[in-house]
Amino acid sequence: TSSKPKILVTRRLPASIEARMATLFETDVNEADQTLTASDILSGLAGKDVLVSTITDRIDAGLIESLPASVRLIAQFGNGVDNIDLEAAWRAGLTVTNTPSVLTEDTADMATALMLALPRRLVEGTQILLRDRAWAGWSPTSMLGHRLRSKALGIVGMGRIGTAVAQRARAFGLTIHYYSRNRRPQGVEGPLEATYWDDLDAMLETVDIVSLHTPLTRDTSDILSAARLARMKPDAYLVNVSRPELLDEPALIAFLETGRLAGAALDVFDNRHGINPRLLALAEANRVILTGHMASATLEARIEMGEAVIVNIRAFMDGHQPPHRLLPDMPQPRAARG
Ligand code: 8YV
Repeated sequence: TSSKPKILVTRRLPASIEARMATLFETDVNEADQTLTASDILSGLAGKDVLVSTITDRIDAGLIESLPASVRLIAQFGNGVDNIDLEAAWRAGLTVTNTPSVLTEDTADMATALMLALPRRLVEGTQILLRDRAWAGWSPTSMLGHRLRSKALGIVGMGRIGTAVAQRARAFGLTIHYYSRNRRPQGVEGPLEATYWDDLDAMLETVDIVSLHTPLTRDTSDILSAARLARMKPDAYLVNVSRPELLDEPALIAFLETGRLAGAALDVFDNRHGINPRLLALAEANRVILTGHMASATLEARIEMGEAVIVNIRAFMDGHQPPHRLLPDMPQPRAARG
């Protein structure tokens, strides 16, 4: 029997990370790489010290209360922790860590790419050529999109990722508006020339592009409700690389279908019963760009996320404060997503 920490990893991770984990820990990886059921997680955790979880693991109060006593740490591979019932974790005396910062820039890049792709009809431009297997040739009026420069961007949630998006957007000549729990200090707002709104409804009425960068918590769940979406300008675009539950997806679909919104780019969407066929139809009609939770999907980010998980586990097992320990005073995630 080794004294190495015993860990269960619920999904496959980059090979270099799995290899490093295997040298440092007694590592049990879910080779099948399919989302484990609660009972699979529980049986896999027998005799383990650490659960390495991802966003696809639903770690609700029931699971937490049934954990073997040996499990003291949940080390999330990822930034958002809305799959974990943190209150139940605190009650059970567990430590929970995540991997912030390392995916900030890549996620902001993807949001910005989508922001450009929507008004400039980037995806449509390729699709037309593939469909026709030919190009009708250039004309002064073909494939006209809309200019990004001078438009107003409204960022919902000005944390690390929102700020990184604002920095990029400045370079494209967008004016920056943001709604956040707290106003950012002048040092952040100043260089970005960002305008703070304490009234989200009012900001939504003003901006041309809305981009969501808030964690999913009890307060932000459905933050873009049908009533809020209705306040957006009819020629406005929406970008969501955060979480599907932040918005009323059926309402968004209806607004796009009836021309009450210009378009949307969704890296996250309700997939509980598959992708909504009406959303797919909108994507086919090039009113919507759909990507499958790719915003942080770079090899570099995944490796750095894995390294952060390793650092958190080692610190914890050595009796130190893990660098990315979550604290009970953070906003409660909207736990136990279904
Ligand atoms: C990750 C994410 O792919 O970190 C997050 O919050 O949404 C994604 O970028 C996922 O969390 C991995 O668990």
